[in-house]
Amino acid sequence: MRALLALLIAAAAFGEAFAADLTVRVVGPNGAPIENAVVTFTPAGGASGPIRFSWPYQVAQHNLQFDPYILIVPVGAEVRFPNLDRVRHHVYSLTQGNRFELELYGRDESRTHRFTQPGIAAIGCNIHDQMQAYIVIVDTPHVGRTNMGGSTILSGVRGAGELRVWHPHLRARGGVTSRAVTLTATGSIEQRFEVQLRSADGHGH
Ligand SMILES: [Cu+2]
Repeated sequence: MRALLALLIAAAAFGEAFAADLTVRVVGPNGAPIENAVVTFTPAGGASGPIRFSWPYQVAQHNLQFDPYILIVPVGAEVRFPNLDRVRHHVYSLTQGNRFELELYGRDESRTHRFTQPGIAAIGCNIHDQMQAYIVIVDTPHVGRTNMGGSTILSGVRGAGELRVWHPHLRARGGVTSRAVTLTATGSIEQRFEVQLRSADGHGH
């Protein structure tokens, strides 16, 4: 039994040694980098163990905007929606699977909502039509958001799985495109996605 355990630990360590830093580059048809795309790698058979991220699970309302524009949280996360404005906001999502409504609340008040379905929640305000944000609810710890150069790095990924790219304006069902990948190399590897957006603006705000 002890020998078996040692073998399992050795196998796990061996596997870890073959993990790679995966750079994903997302570009438009003209090769222009696309910012604010959310990239996930989901191992075949699903990710195991609890998922935690270092950033706050929070979407503030500030200067009549949501901050941040895109928030990534693990499935099951409770997200805070503090109102830092002098006016009242009425936050809602109509996205199937992640519908909710936080009725009018004022300055220095906060509400919370727990997201139980992986996917997207498009967030709006009933009072201020220009307020928009997206919450990306993930069931894998391997996630990143593309920078101004259109790239993000997922570290420590290995094995077979699905690589997905989501962007609020991506021209595809659900705004998602994906491919199956098998990561066998060590060190740095790169995957490139060429996508089309619905509008000319790939930057959000
Ligand atoms: Cu509002």
